[in-house]
Amino acid sequence: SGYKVAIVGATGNVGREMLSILAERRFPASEVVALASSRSIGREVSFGDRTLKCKALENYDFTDTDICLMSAGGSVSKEWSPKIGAKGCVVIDNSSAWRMDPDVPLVVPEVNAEAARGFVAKYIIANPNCSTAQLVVALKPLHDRATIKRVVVATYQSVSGAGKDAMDELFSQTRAVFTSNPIENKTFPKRIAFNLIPQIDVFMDDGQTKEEWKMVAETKKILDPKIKLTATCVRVPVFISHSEAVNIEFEKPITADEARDILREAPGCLVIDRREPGGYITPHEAAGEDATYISRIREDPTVENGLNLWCVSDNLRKGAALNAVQIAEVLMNRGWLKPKAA
Ligand code: 11C
Repeated sequence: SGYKVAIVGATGNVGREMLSILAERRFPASEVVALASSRSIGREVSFGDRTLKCKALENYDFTDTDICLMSAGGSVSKEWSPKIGAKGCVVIDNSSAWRMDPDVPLVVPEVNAEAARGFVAKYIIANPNCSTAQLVVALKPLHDRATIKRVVVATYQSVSGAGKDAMDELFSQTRAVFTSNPIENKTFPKRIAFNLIPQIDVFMDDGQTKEEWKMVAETKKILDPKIKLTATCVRVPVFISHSEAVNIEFEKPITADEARDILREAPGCLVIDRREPGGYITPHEAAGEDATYISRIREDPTVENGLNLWCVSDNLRKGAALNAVQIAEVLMNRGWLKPKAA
């Protein structure tokens, strides 16, 4: 026996990645069910070397399902997660719908696995935003050593974070530039090919975008509410992997060499940091990988106890699908969730 797992949003960028990660990591599933909205019924998705046909979420009975990995957007999650949770099926939700709910743990296993135990309140666990997930994986071990006071981060986020249509838009606009065809903007407010856009998600009243606000609020909830953080989030013409330029101010002294040694040992982190041309990670190389890569670690002499670093990870994997599957593994490995059929 094993866990019966349902994937909601199985045809999306993240849903398909969830299926491949479950297969890659040999998650002990007795059965995996692909669910999607009614317009995707019958569409096929791959699961390892098998093919699954999508069933309709609306008609699915979750009574004997143990884990639901949900990546179908905020409004679907708002409506469905409580109903699914009420059937005793744990929802691990990738949307922003539940992240700030005090009864819903927001979990990055390398940082706050213990918090996942709180799923019992609503049978919902939230997965953070992709740009937050990789950042807290890199910050946690440094915070444990030298206590972070303030973080200033600029992101360089790939188009896959905005979905499959956004990836198609980068591709078709790029082609249009070469063929001198008109450039059409559909998903993004401005052209993305050979350009970049300093807006991700909607504007808030204070002038921040919602993506920037999420990085602040989620870092506080996952890592430490005392950390001050300010972000500028930028969309760049890259297909997969988000990159971040991070400036950190600590309470206690920490050198670049110490930080490098700490990060080399830290769970989920992979340091690539040679001070020579190409001695660092780029988003293209991080795509399809699990690690949070860290490069360009150096002291910032303009503040007391300051460091700079460059952090890159596959936004569909650590930023979404991988983190969700790791949360399911925490529930299993710590014995917090037993299969119903056991
Ligand atoms: C992006 N970070 O790159 C967004 C996508 O809150 O889960 C994920 C939005 C979220 O566009």
